[in-house]
Amino acid sequence: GAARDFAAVDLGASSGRVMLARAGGGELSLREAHRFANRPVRVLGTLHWDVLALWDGLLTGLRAAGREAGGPLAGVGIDSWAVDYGLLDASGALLGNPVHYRDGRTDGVAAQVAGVLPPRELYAATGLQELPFNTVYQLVAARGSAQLAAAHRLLLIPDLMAYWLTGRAGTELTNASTTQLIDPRTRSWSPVVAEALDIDQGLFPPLRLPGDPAGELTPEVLAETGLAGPVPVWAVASHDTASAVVGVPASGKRFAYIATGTWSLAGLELDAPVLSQESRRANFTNELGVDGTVRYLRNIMGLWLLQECLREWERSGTPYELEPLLRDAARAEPLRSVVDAGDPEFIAPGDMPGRIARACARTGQPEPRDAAETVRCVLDSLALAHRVTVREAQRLSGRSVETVHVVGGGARNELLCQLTADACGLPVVAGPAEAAALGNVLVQARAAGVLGGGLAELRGLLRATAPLRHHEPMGDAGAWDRAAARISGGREVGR
Ligand code: ADP
Ligand code: LRH
Repeated sequence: GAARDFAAVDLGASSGRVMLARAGGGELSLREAHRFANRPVRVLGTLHWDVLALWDGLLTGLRAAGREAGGPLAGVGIDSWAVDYGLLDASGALLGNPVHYRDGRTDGVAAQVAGVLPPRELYAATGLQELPFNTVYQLVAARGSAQLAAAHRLLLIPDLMAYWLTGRAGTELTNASTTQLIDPRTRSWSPVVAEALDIDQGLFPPLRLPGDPAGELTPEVLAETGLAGPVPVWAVASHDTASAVVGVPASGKRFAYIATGTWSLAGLELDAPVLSQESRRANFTNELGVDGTVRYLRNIMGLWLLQECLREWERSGTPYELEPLLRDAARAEPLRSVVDAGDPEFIAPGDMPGRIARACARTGQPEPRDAAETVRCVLDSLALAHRVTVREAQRLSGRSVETVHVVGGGARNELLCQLTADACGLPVVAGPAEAAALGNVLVQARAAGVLGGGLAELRGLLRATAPLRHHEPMGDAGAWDRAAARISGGREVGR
């Protein structure tokens, strides 16, 4: 159909943005209406998301998008980071500020749960990798709290925002698949985990799929944003990584993707989950994607390592600008030392340069001597984890790949993309950096009838419109294996 305007709200762990997109009639374009920082806040020992600041940024963004759009908005869609949630009381009011997945309340909970529900059974039922902050572990950690006792409803972050926009509650499937309460074969709630761990699954409103209508902006929101109604809200792939995978400009099936922002999510798009014991031991996850797909991937620490170094250097009075630092890192000695970028030891915030140096020392490698060497260590380590993960995903799934697509903010980092190509020994296609927002818009535009077809057609439109950069693999692939051996200690790197 003829081109229409859509607003894509993409809430990342480091920033939120509202993008104004025009889609249809062979066109797909995106511009930033508003971007705002997403800063976690610690109070009384607990790390929270500042969810009202995010809501305020969302409204400001919709107002800006409405002003810049050529006509009325044909839709709004929301995606965000996974696993976290807000609790509502019986009147629909938010009970407390949502807790950040990096908060320490889940320390030790996975081990405690393993005593009740063996990891084999948990994986057979849900296919989810063990991350300490999976929603199930958060709910076990919150058990017995006054807040959970008072809760009438649980809404994942994008569903909470959609509820505030529309007054209607639902649980979008791609993000629900990160809770560890969904069976990836039936693509619906699994009774196994909720029963074994005595979790009240009734807290979740009914499932909705990407492309389902999710209501309309309320009169209050229309007044607040100056938008002309009615404006439909569409369920999109509300897990940001699921939207980013829609936004991968691949053709055919023989590709791996790496969505690199705060996290690096590296893996494959499959038609069915891989639930083998080998897959469980390698800690691969089977998250759900649009149109019946499975996102078979592993979490790698990602640019969080770099963000936290920058934050620490700033805090200690020696701030650095990102771009010159990356130029210096490009000139630093390659693979001087590496750390395991899949190690959960890096999840919590705080003194990242120090923790990286100690990890190098522990594995008998030289400590980085300055900021540029620290950044080089981070990028080499990420590229190494990308290599190991892309290889493992192919081996465990039986799908082989010819190309690696790097999308997300890290696609802007040319050094990281080139190192990833070198490490994987495969060509890397870098971009789009705003893959999540683009995936969000593509699903909306299809739901609104402006675009048609399956993932292949949607991605064809991306390839025709998105500026992409190509990196050919260079250098000695053996160097990456030797670097991996320094940190593996008999264990797999990247998990
Ligand atoms: P999230 O969605 O998790 O908040 P993004 O996908 O926005 O993360 O990615 C943010 C990261 O992208 C930053 O931490 C930074 O490392 C990287 N990045 C953003 N812009 C640039 C740039 N111009 N050059 C290099 N890296 C960049
Ligand atoms: C990336 C992401 C990732 C999850 C993590 C909590 O933003 O959604 O896919 O594992 O945040």
